[in-house]
Amino acid sequence: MTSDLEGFAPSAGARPPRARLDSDAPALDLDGTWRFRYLPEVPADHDGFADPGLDDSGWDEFPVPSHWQLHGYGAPAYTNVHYPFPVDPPFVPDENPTGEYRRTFDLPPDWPEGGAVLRFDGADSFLRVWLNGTELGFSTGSRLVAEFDAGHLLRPGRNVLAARVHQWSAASYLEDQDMWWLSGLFRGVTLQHRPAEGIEDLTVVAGYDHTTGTGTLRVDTPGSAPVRIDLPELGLHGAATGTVHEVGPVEPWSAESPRLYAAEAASAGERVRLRIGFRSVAVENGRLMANGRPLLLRGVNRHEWHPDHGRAVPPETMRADVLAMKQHNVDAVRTSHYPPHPSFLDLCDELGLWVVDECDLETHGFEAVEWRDNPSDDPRWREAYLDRIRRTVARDRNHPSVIMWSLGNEAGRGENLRAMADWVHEHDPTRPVHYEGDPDSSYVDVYSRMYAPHAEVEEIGRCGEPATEDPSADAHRRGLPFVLCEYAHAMGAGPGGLAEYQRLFERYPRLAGGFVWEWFDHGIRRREDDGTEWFAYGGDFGEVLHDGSFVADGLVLPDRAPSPGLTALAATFAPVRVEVDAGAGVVRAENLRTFADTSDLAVHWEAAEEGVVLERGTLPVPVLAPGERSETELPQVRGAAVGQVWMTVSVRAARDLPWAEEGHEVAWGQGLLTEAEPGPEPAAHHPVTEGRHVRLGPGVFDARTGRLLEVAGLGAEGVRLGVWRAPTDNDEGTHGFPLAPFWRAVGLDRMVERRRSVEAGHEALQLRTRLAPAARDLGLEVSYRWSAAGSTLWLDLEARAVGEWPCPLPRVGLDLALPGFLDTVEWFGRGPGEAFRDMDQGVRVGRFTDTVAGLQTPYLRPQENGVRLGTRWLELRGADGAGLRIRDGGGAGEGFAFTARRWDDHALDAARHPHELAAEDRLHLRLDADHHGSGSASCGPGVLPEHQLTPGTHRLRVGFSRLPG
Ligand code: IPT
Repeated sequence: MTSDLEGFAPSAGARPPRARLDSDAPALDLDGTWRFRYLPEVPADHDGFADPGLDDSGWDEFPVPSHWQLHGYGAPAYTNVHYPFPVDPPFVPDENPTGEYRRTFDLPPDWPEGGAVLRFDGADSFLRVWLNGTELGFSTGSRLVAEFDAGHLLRPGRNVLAARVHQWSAASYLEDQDMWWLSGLFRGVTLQHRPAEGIEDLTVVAGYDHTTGTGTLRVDTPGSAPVRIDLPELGLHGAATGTVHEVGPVEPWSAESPRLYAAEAASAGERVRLRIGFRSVAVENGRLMANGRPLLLRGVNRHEWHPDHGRAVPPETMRADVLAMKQHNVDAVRTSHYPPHPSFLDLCDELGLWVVDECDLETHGFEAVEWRDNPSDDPRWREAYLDRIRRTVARDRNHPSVIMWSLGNEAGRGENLRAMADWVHEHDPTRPVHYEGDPDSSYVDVYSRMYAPHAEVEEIGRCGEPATEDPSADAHRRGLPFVLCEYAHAMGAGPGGLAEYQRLFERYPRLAGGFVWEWFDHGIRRREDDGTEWFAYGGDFGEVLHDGSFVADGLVLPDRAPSPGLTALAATFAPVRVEVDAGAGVVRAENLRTFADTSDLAVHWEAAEEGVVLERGTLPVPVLAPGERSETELPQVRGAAVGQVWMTVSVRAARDLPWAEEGHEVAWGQGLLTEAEPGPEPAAHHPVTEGRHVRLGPGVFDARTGRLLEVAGLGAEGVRLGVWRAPTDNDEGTHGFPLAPFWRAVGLDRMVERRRSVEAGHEALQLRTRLAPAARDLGLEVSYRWSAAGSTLWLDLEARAVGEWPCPLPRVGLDLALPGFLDTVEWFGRGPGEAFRDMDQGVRVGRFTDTVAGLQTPYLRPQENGVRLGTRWLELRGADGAGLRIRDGGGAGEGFAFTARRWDDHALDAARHPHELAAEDRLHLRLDADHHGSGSASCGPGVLPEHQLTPGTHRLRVGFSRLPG
């Protein structure tokens, strides 16, 4: 049976798409509580569901906007690429959950006569609408507006609106985005009066000529009565629409300075408020330009997400997201993979983000069937494709923040995509067209790839990418600027390699930057009976087919806590580069912005000894024009008495900005000023054997095994070399290079140790072992040399890899377990947050304090986390203040890395969710000499060679001493 539901037509009865206008026409907000009935299958059409007289008082009450799966009906399901139904286009399963919605509303007594429009901002995936028992039509395109004429059916007083939404439809084949399948009326519903002689549609083209600094304005109001435009600030009054107005000197709009001008369009029947941003976007000489300057997009991909509401994102959360992006130096967003809620673009206009507005289109699931019957190349789907891009452009074209249209994501190749691009080129020639999925995409204006490794990006930067099939398309592409529409997959711990990408973007003019994948972890909040909260991912709702935690690949956790990766990103995207050159006695600063100077920023300095501030002040760095550099003398600071003195230079908001408070830090740099000479070596102790034990300074050892049993009065267990870490998503490398399977095959998660010798000599206790996995002849020869001086027990650890190693090591360090009462952690090293060696640009040297619980990053799928780098010393204390001090004695570069947890790496590896991790009454501590970087092989390239941990000889020297209470 074919039906509208399984047909190719995208809609029937819907009005032509138009801009969303801020009009003074009366409107009724129809969001709120509706009546709702959930049906597991599509019901018969004649069941009277839409009859105004139907008694729906027994139906459930239900919020609009929302997804029904998040309100107890059906269940969320997550797949990335695969369709969760057979690939049998345009047909969908009989089991097709359907939501029937009804609400009554009263027309206010003063509601004017005339036309009216019912607007649905988003209905997933198939919507049919009735007003007062009469069908208005149907629409598809879940994240696109559908409007229906309703005026002729409105009655004074009570009206009954009914909507039926089906989860699956032919349109579902076009909406295979990597996200939860969630249905229903998930964006707003509005009734808007349409006055006679109103403004039916309105398009603004506000240009900027950077050579003269002047603006042009053209406003078109197709199909409307005469309309006048007022832009008082520029002295434009009552001008005609349809002509280009020279408006004289203007301040251009940019993401850095999002200048908007208030204007009004008025016809005899309607007034519309406009916010106009003058700017130009162009591709010139193979570069992406805005307002005459080359752009480097510091972007992220943004799906809409909220852990309780799914894609029905509350407006205050949207604002918080934009603020968080701005505060982390993000200046661009790709609206993956559909047009966002319209308010999001208002925020981008207001606060300043460059936007690649992506059409609601993805047919990725056809890849699994080798792209057979892909709608992108099937003429029967052509109208649906065109309908989607028309609705995208029509709704969003008046936003200055939107600088590019994207046809969609991962929809393969085909003529329908070309038809979409042609349509855009004809109807909005002011913006370039983007689409990544067709390597020979002769119809787009920028060259785009996802997850290209650094080396390939560099090749592209040099225009040296390999040729594609069609020579003319190949030539066309070589003339285009390059955008990484997705890179640095932020799944779980990571991503590494951001700084290296940024250096390439800065070096090669063809590279216009890109968009990190992605902003959010799409976890769904759940609660255990005892109130424990956790966040679900694919498979947690019993889905038969799912892609697990691949949905949790964001820079912010579902509760919107910034991840360590976001801290690294903020440092990578910093708008000012600061270098503290202690040797030369100067601070170098460079303004990396494209348009704005640094007059909104102030530069502060702070000298700290062992993390304790000695002196601070402001640094007289001059206001820098875009691209300008400066050198400022470092202030004189007294030398170090006890340890290291570091100079931190911090660039901060000089006043309250629209997106940050005064004092918010946008960039920083650090340098080591001085280091105190070490004091005289205290007297050494000698190992003393007493029965079964050997005593050495504050250490007690098993005389037979040479194992440390007690240090500084604290019991120590499992003290030995460790190489395992709970593999990160990037180690697992699902869509990149999978390293963890090698690690498991080699047996790094099940190493055993064989004692080779124990020698209690005059100066040291020396234990030599071999650490190796069952069934393998490779391993590590380990030497533990324990000595003591004064109150400190010293360990010199050396591990030498022997045999044929097929893979890098996860890490090399010392594992030990200490009594559980130790809970406060203070360290002088890098922090405050977690980092890996290839994403350490966001952590600075300082003195930090945390609890053991506070050190953990609760990635949705438990994995290695919480690593603190560059530790010079670490103090672990109990409630009474007593505990253990561990200090670095050299050997591990700029200090050791540590983790401290209530569970070990094996428990962390085995858990599926953080709340499953049972806290032991022990503190599992790791002191690492080195580790393998993070990379972003969960979807993309692995760890760059310079950040891999190649098996070799690794050393660590650490000293343990007692901390009195
Ligand atoms: C690719 C998709 O475009 C994006 O939606 C998302 O799935 C991302 O990568 C991974 O999270 S698909 C990938 C298998 C190349």
